[in-house]
Amino acid sequence: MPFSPPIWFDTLDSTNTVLKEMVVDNSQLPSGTVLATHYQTNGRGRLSRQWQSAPGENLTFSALLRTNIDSLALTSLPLVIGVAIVNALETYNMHGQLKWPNDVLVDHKKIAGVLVELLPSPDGKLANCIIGIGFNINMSLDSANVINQPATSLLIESNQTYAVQLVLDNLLIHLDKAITLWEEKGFAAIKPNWIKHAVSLNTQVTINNTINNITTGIHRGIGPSGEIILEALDGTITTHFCGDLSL
Ligand code: BT5
Repeated sequence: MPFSPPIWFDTLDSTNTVLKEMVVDNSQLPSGTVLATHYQTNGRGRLSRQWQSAPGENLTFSALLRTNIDSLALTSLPLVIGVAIVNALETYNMHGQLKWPNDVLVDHKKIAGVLVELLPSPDGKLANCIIGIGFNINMSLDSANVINQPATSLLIESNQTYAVQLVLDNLLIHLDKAITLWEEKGFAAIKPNWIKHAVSLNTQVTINNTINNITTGIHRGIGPSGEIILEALDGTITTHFCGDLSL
């Protein structure tokens, strides 16, 4: 799934919001369109949480994917993106960890987050996925410390600054590879790599789903659509397709 050269903006509200508006205005907008900005005034996480990124420090971008993958299998897309980010981190000699469903950590601190949003498809055939990624590149320790969970950046981990635009070009290569493999062979071809980097496998976790149902159990695996599998103390197995995981 090749990406077009990124379109860069100085400031945008949220790259996900703007790309969504572009798709609504132009149903022919090509798959692979990439919007990036040096500063988001209203960067969003899941459930309307805020994505914090100071002007010029980090990578914040969105890409359009039109795919014929069926709607249940689309649940695995954030995990596929996570694997691509981990593969990109390896090129900077960093070991990424994956926290279900959409976080990438280094040394147990969040370095990247993924926000996949789906738009109804006008022809009912291809799903329109907006893939939003926030990736901390030159975030300072001061900026990281004001985030309400442990956060890090390439700079903090390596004591070195990076050209944000080059990091995006590199990441797009890894996204292209992972998404192409997923589209051709399915999530089964990506899952072993996700499991290899899973931060919580075989440890106790708590999942809070979006309607405040809380389940605690041992993280036993990932299902065929990217759902997490938990085993409760009494041996009951439950699967969860969405929610927040606490370690
Ligand atoms: C995410 O949500 O992790 C998805 C973040 C996606 C951001 C990108 S930026 C480009 C595109 N355009 C957008 O508007 N969004 C996407 P979630 O799992 O809900 O995590 C949000 C939580 O991460 C916040 O509540 C904070 O605790 C934490 N957080 C916020 N900013 C952070 C940062 N820069 N680094 C690490 N953690 C952060």
